[in-house]
Amino acid sequence: GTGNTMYSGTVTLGTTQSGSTYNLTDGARGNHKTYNLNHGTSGTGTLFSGPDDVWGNGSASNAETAGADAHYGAALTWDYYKNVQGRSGIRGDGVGAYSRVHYGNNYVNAFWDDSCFCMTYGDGSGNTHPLTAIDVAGHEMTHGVTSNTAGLNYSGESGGLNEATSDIFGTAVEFYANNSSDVGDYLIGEKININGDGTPLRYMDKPSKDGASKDSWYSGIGSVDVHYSSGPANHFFYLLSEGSGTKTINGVTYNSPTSDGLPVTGIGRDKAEKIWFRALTTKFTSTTNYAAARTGTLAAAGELYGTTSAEYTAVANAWAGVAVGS
Ligand code: ASN
Ligand code: ZN
Ligand code: CA
Repeated sequence: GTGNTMYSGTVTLGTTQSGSTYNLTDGARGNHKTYNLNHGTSGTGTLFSGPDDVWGNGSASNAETAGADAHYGAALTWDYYKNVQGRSGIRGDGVGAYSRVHYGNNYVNAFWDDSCFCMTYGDGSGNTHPLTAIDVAGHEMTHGVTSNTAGLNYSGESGGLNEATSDIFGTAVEFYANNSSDVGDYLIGEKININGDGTPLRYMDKPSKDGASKDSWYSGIGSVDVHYSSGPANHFFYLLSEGSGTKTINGVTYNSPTSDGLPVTGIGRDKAEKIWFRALTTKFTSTTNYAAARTGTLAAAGELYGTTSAEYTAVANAWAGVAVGS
């Protein structure tokens, strides 16, 4: 089918034909389905279906538009994990989840829920800017991947690492999409205008730009809200991918400092993603803290690239750049 999305332009959607109607069931991706809650807050509402295979018109006032964005974001997240990380679905068992859009009224959030194995999106303030952008979809569904792998507890330092894992792979999915309307960047939530002034929710190059996130580790970081204690790990991922200092990517200029003032040379986002994914799925546990994340990512880099590799050294240097040392 064809989706006329709010944030990603015109896209191809995986749909299913049933008699003379079509519905948002993606047969190529574990039968992932997208439902319309129509402003309710429980159950599944109704599966998006209709007489043609065209979904939405690019405007939030058309109920199908958020459905098209959500269905597209789920497909991209599926494709990223399958094609890049070799993981088939959120649980790794080939089974699709489902998405629900139009949750409540003026609901300014989106969330993954392990108990329904489902993804839910609000419509934002004024019901005019649904939280269905690519990085948000990838962020939220990655909470499902984390639950089914490391199981990082959602508080203290492990909670910050849980949140950072969602920001890292939300960003990875956004770059993977290679979508000309919602381009890849190291910003989180730049399309959903949650602050009302066009600024993103979070910045990976220098997390403190949001006014609350931490750029570097310190001994009290475990008592900070997990969406801000994620800062050092997001910053680590940026440094490892792109290196310190100033760099412009897809029209966005970043300026990433290091806590020790020493430069870090990046190894590219693809390798940084592979290292984080391997650490998440084979090294991290529910109680992994920042020191253990350093150990785990070094072990992952050693297995992937060797302990004498530039990649291994870059992992150590990037952690030093956010004040996580040996
Ligand atoms: N959107 C939020 C998040 O992913 C929902 C939550 O508080 N868990 O962090
Ligand atoms: Zn989150
Ligand atoms: Ca982004």
